[in-house]
Amino acid sequence: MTAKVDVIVVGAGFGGLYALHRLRQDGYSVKVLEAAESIGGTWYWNRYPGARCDVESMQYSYSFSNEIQQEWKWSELYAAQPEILAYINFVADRLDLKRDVQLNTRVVSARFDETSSTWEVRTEAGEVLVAPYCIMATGCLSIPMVPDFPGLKDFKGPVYRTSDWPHEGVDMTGKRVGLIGTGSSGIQATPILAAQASHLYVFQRTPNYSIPALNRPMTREYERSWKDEYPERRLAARKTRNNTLNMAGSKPGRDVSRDEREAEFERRWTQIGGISFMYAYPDMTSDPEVNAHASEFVRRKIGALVHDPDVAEKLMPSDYGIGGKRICVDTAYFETFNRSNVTLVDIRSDPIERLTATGVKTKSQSFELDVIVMATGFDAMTGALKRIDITGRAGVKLADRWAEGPKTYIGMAVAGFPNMFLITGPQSPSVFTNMVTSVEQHVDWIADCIAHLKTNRRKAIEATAEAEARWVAHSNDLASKTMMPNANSWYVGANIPGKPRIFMPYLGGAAVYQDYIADVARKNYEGFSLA
Ligand code: NA7
Repeated sequence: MTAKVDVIVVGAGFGGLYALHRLRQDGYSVKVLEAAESIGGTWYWNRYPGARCDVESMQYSYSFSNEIQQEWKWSELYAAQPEILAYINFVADRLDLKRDVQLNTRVVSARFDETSSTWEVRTEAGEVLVAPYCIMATGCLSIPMVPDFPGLKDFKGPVYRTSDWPHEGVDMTGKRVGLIGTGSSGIQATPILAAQASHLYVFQRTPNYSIPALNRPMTREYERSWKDEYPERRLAARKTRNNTLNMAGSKPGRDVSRDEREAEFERRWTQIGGISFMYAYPDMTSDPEVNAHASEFVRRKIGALVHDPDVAEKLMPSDYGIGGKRICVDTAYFETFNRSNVTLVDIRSDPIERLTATGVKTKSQSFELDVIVMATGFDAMTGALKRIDITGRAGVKLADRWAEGPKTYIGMAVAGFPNMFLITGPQSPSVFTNMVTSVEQHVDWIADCIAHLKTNRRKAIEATAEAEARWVAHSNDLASKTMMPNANSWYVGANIPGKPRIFMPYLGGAAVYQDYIADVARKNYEGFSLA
């Protein structure tokens, strides 16, 4: 059976749900297809112990409805996963969104029909949906990456992924646990696992820079200060580089003395906490001296927090500067290595050779384990899109167009794929920003675009190849002026063997980007052809 709607949305996370709401408000019929058994996207899947957002709750939430932002009460400065998921469900119920979300529905293909100018979307169960517009709200970090360790299947105990944690939870009490991966997920899970396990072995390939969150319960005063000024603060946040009020310093770090910088880093580390550390100076990731100073500052902090100098040394990143890989935010991560039941295993110098029936064998040691936890990351930014068989005009496949790396126009459109929109796609600021605000901006832009097409009796909009090439070159150019492409991060796809190395997020800043895309719309969708 073929169902017809105005807009098909793939994914029911923050992006897909707001797309449903906004487009429904605009009078369209919308169907959201979601692979999971419930809504929430990233926050549905990533329910590992310690999972928490590292953007403040008062900001990491929808801004489109003042009523909703006034109603919801956050319990902590940084919300944990269950609270964020509860919030998403609250919003969905409040706006009656769930009736247009089809759960347990994995999209396997999407094909553009040039004659009817419609997208035909197929699900794993063989259902077909047709709509003039297709919005891919598939998430930037939604396809887990589990390395193909030799012997992976031999291990007799359970192997859990942080990105797909059992919903009933896992009791690690008395267990010997091996945690592989020390990115944001591994760093958040470590202290909680250590408190439960009889012994925790943390297998680290690359040490990370991590800043204390200084998380605390939400105070009435703090909440009030936000709620009293929500509209103004949200507006101010949208004028920043990352759609977040982070107390960003405006004076370049290279223009101040080393002592002054040191004091500012110290203030951010001990009094503010979290990602704000990266916003001490606008040139934190572009000026080598400022970057080196900040990196060394964090290394010194690690040295002071970790009692065993050898362990401390191993936890200190040394071959890339701070910000090169996504900054991590933690609660007592480094201190956890002072516990007698925690061992850091440096798999850079002693690589994992294989998993065995009873644990992990590195080149020179064997570890007996009851449980293995994979916190090994994601096929970021492009993974979810490339797993759907997407065919545009003239039978061109997205996977082929992107064989050398993703190419988009303003992060939302791909030449050759008319009427398909990406939410927080590659070459948009996405993961460098408050994602909730960024998805709102994308959805609003897309909804306005669809309204424009309707008003002007156009059936199709497509990015031109020239505009796309210009945008990709511009995005690459911005990245090349920073030190960020140098590190082997998921920003450049370095964590996926064989993935083309291209710096995927747009680094021009959220405010500049927002002005740019508004201008594109104002100029009658410059860079697009309308048919
Ligand atoms: P990340 O940040 O990609 O971290 C994955 C971790 O897994 C990282 O420490 C990797 O080491 C490690 N890893 C990956 N493959 C291997 C292999 N083959 N062997 C050993 N170790 C490996 O994912 P997260 O889930 O922690 O965080 C993702 C984002 O979510 C985060 O940036 C925030 O935006 C929220 P590596 O560094 O590659 O040497």
